[in-house]
Amino acid sequence: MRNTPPTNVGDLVAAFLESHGVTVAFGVISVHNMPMLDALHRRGRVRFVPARSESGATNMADAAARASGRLGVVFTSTGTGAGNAAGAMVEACTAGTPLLHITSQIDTPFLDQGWGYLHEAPAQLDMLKAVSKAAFRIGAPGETAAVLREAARVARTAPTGPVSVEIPIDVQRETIEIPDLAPLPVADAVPDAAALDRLAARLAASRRPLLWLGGGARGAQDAVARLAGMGIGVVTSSAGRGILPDDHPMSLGVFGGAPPVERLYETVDFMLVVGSHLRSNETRTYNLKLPTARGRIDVDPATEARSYPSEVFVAGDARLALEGLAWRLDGRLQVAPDFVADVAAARREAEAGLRRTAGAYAPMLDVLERAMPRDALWVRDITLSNSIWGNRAPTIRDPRASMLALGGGIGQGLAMAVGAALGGGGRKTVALVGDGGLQLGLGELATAAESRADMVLLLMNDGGYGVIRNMQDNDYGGRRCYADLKAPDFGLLAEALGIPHRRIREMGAFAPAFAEALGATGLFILEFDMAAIGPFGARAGGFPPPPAWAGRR
Ligand SMILES: Cc1ncc(C[n+]2csc(CCOP(=O)(O)OP(=O)(O)O)c2C)c(N)n1
Repeated sequence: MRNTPPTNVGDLVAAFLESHGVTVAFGVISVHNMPMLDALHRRGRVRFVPARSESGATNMADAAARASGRLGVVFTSTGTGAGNAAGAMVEACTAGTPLLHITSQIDTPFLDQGWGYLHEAPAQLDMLKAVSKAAFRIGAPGETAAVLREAARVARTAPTGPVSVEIPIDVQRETIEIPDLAPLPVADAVPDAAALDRLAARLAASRRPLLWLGGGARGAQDAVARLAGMGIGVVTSSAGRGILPDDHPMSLGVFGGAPPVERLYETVDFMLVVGSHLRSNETRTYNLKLPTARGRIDVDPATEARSYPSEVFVAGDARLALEGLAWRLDGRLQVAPDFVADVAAARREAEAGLRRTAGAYAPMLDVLERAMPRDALWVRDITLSNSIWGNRAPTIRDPRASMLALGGGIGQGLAMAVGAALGGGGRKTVALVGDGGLQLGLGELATAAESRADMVLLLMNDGGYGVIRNMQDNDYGGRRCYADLKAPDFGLLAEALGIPHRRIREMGAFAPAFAEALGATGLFILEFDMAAIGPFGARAGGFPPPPAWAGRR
């Protein structure tokens, strides 16, 4: 098919995104990506959001993908621009986000020769490979369509992840006809039927069965609901939060590490771990005493040899495996009559513990529970408020609604909230951030305001790095250093950017302020003066050393 007027590779990239259902992309414009962004602008079908940093743009694309289930897209420049994306790419790898990082390269005649060409980075492709599931270089215009389609296929194939593509600037400008750009089929890893039979038999023999679900099981909501309906209890990791609605009677939420749930594990006769790393920070560095009889499902066969061992392992897609189990167990499972009540009791006790630990902030949980729209997106940065309560409250009913940096890197919450708000189909976004983390990407406040991201930012201001002070108190004899930070007056900063802002000095002021913030459209900042409001009810737990059995295989 001939295209008139002639199109260039930049147009092809834009058409490729359209054909893959992408509606929003993020990035920072540069001489090295202008043919692509010019094409996006001319065609007008994909919204491009100019972020203030490549790291912010990448976090935004990551969050837009997590909120929407579509491919996330970020554009960066060659060299420093691509390098600025690296930290956020590590997070996208950790979270397994299907994300396309489209970056550039210097003109092909000068590639890899060290002339000192503008933006040249000697080992850019190696750097991209280190922070991506895969990284490709397009060497000539005719390769563009095939490489982009393959990159998207790799990103969307489980275990999903971010993929980087370098397109040299001279290639981007070349005239080309637009070929077939339809998405390539994504193959499911089909679990072995006999292995599923064995796992089903093991579960059928169990009277007190429990599922531990990680982010890999996010697509398995329906099968999980069926299994929970048969009386199987469900714990999720942070990444798996909401796969079973938190308010389901068999849900133990993200309370998998809470003492009442650890006590329940002693009575569980089989735990099936699905699509989860059993991450160190969620298992007290593998010291959490999980039920001793365990099975595991994971798309990555190498998982069998990692962390907690299991007696039955099934390699394959979590959704297919859980559907297969639900079908096999239908009418076969005989759960102990008191198990439902024991799950509910453990959950109640864990929630009571959460409220005690939240201390002066417990009323905040009630307001969020009552007032947050049922379909709101709940995004958190790495902050004490998240580790103490935000990771477990308020009620989440959908795995796309909960988001945080799973690798534990601070400063990504604001940008993730912007991406969630812009990619999440118009759902209100509520974000929980600390004053320390926020300062890593203050420029993205301008992006949030400019893009009209519909979000409420709950800024927990304790005048520095609370998490670090907490560790200094726990492990360094209370010697505090480098954790008290000067910060801007956030009220003045918000005013300078035309962002509405309210300061909350006592908890009673939160409900009316939150109602006002939710009623507004766009970014609204509610800043909590934590010195005035008061302390948490307990310190956050630290990171104990691993047990002898872990990490030495
Ligand atoms: C990218 C990155 N740098 C440094 C750290 C170490 N770190 C963990 S929590 C934290 C403090 C966060 O401060 P703030 O956002 O104010 O939240 P608070 O701890 O006060 O609740 C720091 C520096 C990290 N996790 N990630």
